[in-house]
Amino acid sequence: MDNYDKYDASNIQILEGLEAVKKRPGMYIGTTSSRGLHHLVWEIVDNAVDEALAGFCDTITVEILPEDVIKVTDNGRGIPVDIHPKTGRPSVETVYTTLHAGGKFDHNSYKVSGGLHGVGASVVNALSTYMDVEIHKDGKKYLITFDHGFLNEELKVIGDTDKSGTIVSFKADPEVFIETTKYEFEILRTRIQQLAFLNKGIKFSIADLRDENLTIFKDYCYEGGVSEYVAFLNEGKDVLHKDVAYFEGELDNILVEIAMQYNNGYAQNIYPFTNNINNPDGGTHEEGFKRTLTTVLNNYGKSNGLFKKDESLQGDDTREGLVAIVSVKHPDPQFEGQTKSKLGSSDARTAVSSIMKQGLERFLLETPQAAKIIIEKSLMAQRARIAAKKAREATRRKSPLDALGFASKLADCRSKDASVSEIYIVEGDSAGGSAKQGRDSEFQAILPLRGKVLNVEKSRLDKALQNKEILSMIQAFGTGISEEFNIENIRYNKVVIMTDADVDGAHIRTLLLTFFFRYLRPLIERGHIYIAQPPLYKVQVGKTVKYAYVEGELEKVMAEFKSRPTIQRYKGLGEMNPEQLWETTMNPKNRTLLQVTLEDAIEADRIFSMLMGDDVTSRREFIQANAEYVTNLDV
Ligand code: 0RA
Repeated sequence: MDNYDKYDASNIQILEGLEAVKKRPGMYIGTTSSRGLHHLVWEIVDNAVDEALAGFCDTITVEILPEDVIKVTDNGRGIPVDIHPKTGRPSVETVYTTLHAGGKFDHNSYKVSGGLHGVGASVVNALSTYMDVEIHKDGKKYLITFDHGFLNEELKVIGDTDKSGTIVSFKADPEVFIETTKYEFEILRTRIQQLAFLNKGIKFSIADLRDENLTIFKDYCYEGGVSEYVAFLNEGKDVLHKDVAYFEGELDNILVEIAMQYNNGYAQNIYPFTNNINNPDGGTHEEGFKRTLTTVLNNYGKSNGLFKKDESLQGDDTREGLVAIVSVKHPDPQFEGQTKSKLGSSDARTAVSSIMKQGLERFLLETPQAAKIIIEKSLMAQRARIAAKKAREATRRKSPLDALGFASKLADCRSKDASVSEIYIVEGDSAGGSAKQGRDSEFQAILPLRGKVLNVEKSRLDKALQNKEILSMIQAFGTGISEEFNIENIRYNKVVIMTDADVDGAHIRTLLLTFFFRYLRPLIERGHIYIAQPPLYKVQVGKTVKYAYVEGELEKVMAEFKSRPTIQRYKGLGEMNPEQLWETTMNPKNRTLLQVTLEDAIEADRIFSMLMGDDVTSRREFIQANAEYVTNLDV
């Protein structure tokens, strides 16, 4: 029977919906790249999370089966199998074949699905070669199957059961996901762990069963929820008070959970979430949190005589070294901005403020030790802020010879068009010299670094700005820093880190990336930061020269010669003459630049802290456990 025969005139809508999704998948899932592929999993998982938030499910399992089939199992009530009054078909069939059909059945007000990205299970179905839905409910096992989004086998009873729940299996359609249909375990694992932090008490697990010789299984359940999340983010850091402050409550149907803890660092890391989705641009919940933090700390400081006369804290002062999660579950959140990454609902501000105020006041009263340390830390930050402001004013780019009385080593390019301009940050004077001679000075600027780049993980902005290398970079980039940061003023589209291919080079690269990550994060987020790849070997016979860029490539390159070539191993950039440096590493026609991307800034920050922070033990353990991942991160 043809797929279409199962649909009568009243259901023509369903067909149109499915066809629209297939025609423009990007409109529904954003992209058909790897990102969109993983998105399919979250659509299905979100439905199970909703069932858990409604209080009917406590276990959710995601399995990656051979051939990249995804299977999501929950122990909820099971999707309804009764006849849907509107369609005259089983409700489960309607849910999986109709766009945006989810909400109608659901009386749970904190729906995660259908939220920011939520497009519903029917979209996943339309973009899958097949989908099977098994439902355990009222003593019976049911099965319904689909083929490219169309009903394949009608809903039928396939056995008995004493359990309840839903099992959804699907295989992404390779004709839609042309780039790849291969799931990355790490992507799925980190998000599952995050969901476990954000939904306390729910048992999540993830298994990779694609390779029978190498099955991976992880499970996550956090009774402490976001407070365990904060502890996790602070792992390896020196915390200023041992207990994570945790406040939760509900106001006007908005559920609020806040966890916070200070460490002895200087970065502020506040992560706001709405219905389990991170809002990188913050919004009303974050505003409520920040504002109330400042107010409550000021009240506490004043009434306990901790301030000198007339002294009071500004917002920024209270957030140095702060790690916080602000999570709201909202029945009908409104978002702002093109990417909808900012929460706009003003009732979320009110709810967060109210719960934060009560909770934080109580925390300060009950743990006066912590309170004192937090106020002291904030006062120190305030002093540093005033000092930093003075230093920062000196970083504004005025002339090549700046107000601080040292000449920047920048060899600028002639072009003033940022979109074509590049700046190479080069380790060492001799390599800097070669780069200056070898470059195309029309669009390539060179900034040689002489001294050691400061480890900004261990220093505050005002101290960082005393470091000449850091100061020269900020001046050269033109963006300013901190409150003065403005991406519009960027002078180079590409910022290329060019260091030796050895341990020292890797170290300098990490220091630079840490600096960019902490203070110029938008440069990473917008893809402006690159890493140059100088060759490891020169392979030569007579006048013919070839290069090997990675360790395994040498033999292949050698084999390209008929006679025995001479091989030179480059120990540093300085060993290359200007022409060689240009040909191998800087000429846009030949070079490979690795773009630094931060898919998951939260995870990256953790890794940076562990690599750069004080805690040597956890750093060593981390490097041993993740040797491979760290090299990936560095690119
Ligand atoms: C609405 C009502 C009922 C269950 C569900 C939704 C439900 C949906 C999904 C999606 C994935 N897993 C799910 N589990 C449950 C219950 C209706 C009834 O009690 O018959």
